[in-house]
Amino acid sequence: MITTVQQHILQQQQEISEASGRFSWLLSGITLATKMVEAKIRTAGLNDALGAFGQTNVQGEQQQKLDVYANLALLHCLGLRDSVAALVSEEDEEPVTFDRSVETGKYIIVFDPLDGSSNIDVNVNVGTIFSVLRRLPASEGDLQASILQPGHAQVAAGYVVYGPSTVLVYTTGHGAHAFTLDPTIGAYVLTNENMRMPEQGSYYSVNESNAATWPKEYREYIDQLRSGALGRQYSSRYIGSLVADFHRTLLKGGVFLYPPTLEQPAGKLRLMYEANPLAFIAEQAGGMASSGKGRILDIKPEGIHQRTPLIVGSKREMEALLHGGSQ
Ligand code: AHM
Ligand code: MG
Repeated sequence: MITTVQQHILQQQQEISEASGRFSWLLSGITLATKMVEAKIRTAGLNDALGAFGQTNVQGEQQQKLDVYANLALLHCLGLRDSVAALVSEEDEEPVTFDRSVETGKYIIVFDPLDGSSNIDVNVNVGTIFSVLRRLPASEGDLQASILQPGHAQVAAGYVVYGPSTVLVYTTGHGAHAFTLDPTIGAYVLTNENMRMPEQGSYYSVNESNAATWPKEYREYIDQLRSGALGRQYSSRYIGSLVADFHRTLLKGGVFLYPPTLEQPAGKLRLMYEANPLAFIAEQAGGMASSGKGRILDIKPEGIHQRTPLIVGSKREMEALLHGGSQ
């Protein structure tokens, strides 16, 4: 018989002693919103959902209509869950907060509603990324302190990739599990439990047009991969949607990089709703994630939209980058 994501979360919940059922109710808000987004994307060319919305977001980027729709879907579906204390979105400058007590509003959800915006209009994979944090006890400060927790404090994280099929991957710290949306029953069905990232892959994934302005160790690293120094002939794959590039790296192994550039010296990708959730999943699957200076999950955020360089992938490729050498 099938196992839906809801059943899976309930089973996991017993293991993580979140016995109230609140946590699975909370995650059902995410799955519902992603099904709304999925439905919109499937018919995007037919329902006037493509193109620019006409405003820029907090990152100074042009918002697409689908960015706005996905953000509203998540805000709506999650805002109704009484266990939510705050929602932090890539599309909103400030967190959306709810006046709920510490006992009731126990969770903070941080998300990128529609990742890979540049691919929306060309029918290429996009995604949704989310991270769940537990609100700190009242004695430990205000809501802001609860939001700015390092990635190792995440209680759950996941993403949905809207590709030829719609796949959801999540972790609560007990392995990473994948579910495929079965459109005939409208449910995410377990298709890959306890995923393991191969110890070594044969793809590297990076926007090479920036190579001239990367710190030189990244150029040397890519040369190393190309030259066969790691015992394999690498090939390159770059979609330009983080979720899709990460999903391939999770399944096939290899490495994804977004190093610092001249234009983005602190990196382009966002720590709290892009790097942290994917780093959590990568580690759960036996991979590694680094900013180039240390473990992604150990970075203490100073702002909700903070950026970071991100290098994530299989153990072999990550060790070659971090410890140098090709042995
Ligand atoms: P977005 O969240 O606004 O879509 O931006 C993030 C995207 C990532 O999905 C992707 O990895 C990266 O930006 C691609 O950037 P570039 O076009 O510079 O290669
Ligand atoms: Mg994004």
